[in-house]
Amino acid sequence: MRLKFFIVCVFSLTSVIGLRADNGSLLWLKQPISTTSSITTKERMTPTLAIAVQELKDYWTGAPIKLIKQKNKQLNKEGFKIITQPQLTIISPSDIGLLYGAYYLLRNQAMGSTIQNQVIENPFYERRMLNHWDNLDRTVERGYAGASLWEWDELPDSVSHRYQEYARANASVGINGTVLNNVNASPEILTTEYLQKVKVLADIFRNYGVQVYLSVNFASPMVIGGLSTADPLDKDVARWWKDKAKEVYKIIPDFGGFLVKANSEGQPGPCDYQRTHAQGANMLADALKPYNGIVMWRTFVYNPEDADRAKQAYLEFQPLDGEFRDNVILQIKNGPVDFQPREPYTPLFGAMKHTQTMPEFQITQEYLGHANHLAYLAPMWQEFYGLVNPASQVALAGVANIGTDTNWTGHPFGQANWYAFGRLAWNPKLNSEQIADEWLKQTFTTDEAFVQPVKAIMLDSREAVVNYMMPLGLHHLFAFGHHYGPEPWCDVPGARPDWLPSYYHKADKEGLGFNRSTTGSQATLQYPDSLKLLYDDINTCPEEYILWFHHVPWSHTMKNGKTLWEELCYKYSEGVQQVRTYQQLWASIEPFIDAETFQDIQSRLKQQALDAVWWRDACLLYFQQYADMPIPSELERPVYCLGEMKQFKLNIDNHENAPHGFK
Ligand code: GCV
Repeated sequence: MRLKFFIVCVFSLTSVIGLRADNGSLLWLKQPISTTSSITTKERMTPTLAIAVQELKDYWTGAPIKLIKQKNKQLNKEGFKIITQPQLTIISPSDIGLLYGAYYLLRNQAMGSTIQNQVIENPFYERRMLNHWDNLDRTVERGYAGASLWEWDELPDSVSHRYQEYARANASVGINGTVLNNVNASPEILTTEYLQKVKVLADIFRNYGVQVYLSVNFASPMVIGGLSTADPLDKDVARWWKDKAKEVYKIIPDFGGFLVKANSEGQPGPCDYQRTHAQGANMLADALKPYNGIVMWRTFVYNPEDADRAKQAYLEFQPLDGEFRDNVILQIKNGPVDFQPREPYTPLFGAMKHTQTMPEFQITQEYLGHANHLAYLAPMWQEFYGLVNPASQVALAGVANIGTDTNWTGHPFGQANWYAFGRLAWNPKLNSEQIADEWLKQTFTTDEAFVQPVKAIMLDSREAVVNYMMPLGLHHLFAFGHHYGPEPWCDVPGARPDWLPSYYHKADKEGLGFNRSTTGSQATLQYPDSLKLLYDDINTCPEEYILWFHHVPWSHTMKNGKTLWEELCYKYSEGVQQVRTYQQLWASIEPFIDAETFQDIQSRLKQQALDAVWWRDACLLYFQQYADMPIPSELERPVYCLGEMKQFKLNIDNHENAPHGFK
């Protein structure tokens, strides 16, 4: 309804002709240069303060500004205060706080807002970091925006201008850390040769308050250290890590720490030596401790022998609560399976009373249409915060969606997810609408006739993806390997069962969905009492999770009176309809945006619409074999047939053209 209203409004506007082409490289930082501003500070000039002053000199058009470095009871280390009387002044105990204050003012200016009285801002999380899944050969695992930004072969001698631009963009939204390399880590990253390259990046990023971290391979002492074991209780192994930490800090004195994926998807780890995750993490933590370094230890573990993958992180880590050093943080994916369009939260959050934890979100859209689909992810992250209290968390990680593409993220709206991640890491209480509003106004125009309808698309978009891909708690229906298109029928001989869709959807003649209730895998027991009861009963389980927690009979009556089968048909159809509406709406905002960007997004929406139909038809026709009921007559008929779709094999190297096989 809301979306349709906007279509009418926008059509009534007069068009603006000939907007300049915008290649997206400036992200949300596109203010016109100003030469009029008076920016003063009496503080000792540091590189970070110099950047703050220069940013304001270049772009601020308002009243003169003073910057003062001063402790203040209301401010933490990176916080800032802005007062307007007697003079506009940014106050912070640190240089980086002053820079954040400068970006705050510039954001406000770009949005056309003014500051009433004063502003006090403190970042919620101490560590707000991107995780790059970038390999040393510059491929990016689950990356859809070109190659890795890090030009390892050219470093340390040649330095890309994009390193500084990257750091600036991060600082402008408060991101203060980056893990440069893939969690499926090459041991080579810890060689002296690579550390010298990392140093160059760290030197650039430091001025923008961005600390560098590395993913490490647990078997590094064997692969690059020549030891015969990586057993964390072996003295030589512990010594090797201590020496390596010493070397790292000699080269990069403010190095942040290690991120570790251990005993997961074939990666080495302490369990290879019958040691626990705590023993492995603590050994690394001890090596980093003298330098204030931390270990972020991932809890993403699962193995095919167990009956329910969703339970495994909890089963493995909860009994270890209290055993981790105080410089270890458990990094936990938001959902218990793997970054699906919708998952309930991982029950480890809240269950680790004596261990530091941090959520891991995925900004790159591995399971949400790669760089082809418009999916604004802030509502998904906000949904997580609706159930999980961030109070006990110390950090937040987001798997980056950035690459060498001129516009950084492939889909121009992918930038909004990078932006939103930073803003939520700064303040998880910010709402999705406000963040979308900020991003749109800074990136495109403050004209409400553009902002309002496009914001409505953004806010609706994640739910649309859920609807056309995996509504009602369905998950992991993806084709083997690429995680783009649907293959609920997928069966690869010899493949791990937990990598196949039938493990998750469990479709049969009786019904659909994974019974994780007390009569099934009992995953519901891992949640706190109130949620346990809610999720466990098919009649109280929120319907957006019903097929996650229950094997639901096809004729089960849903809250709106429809049967499960009918509701499934309606949800898939709604998803397709939502994207069609975005296409229509997008056509109507043409006057407000340059032609190249307009057409780029238009063609991606077309692709998204084709994909949505692909998903709907594949899933409904496949499940219909079990449900044995007709698609309600008032709904659009499938345009493909199941056999046709089973034949189609997506060429992942050219996946932009994925569903063209169905055109
Ligand atoms: C980096 C999923 C992805 C993998 C990723 C893994 C992880 O399984 O498909 O590409 O590996 O998660 O988070 O470690």
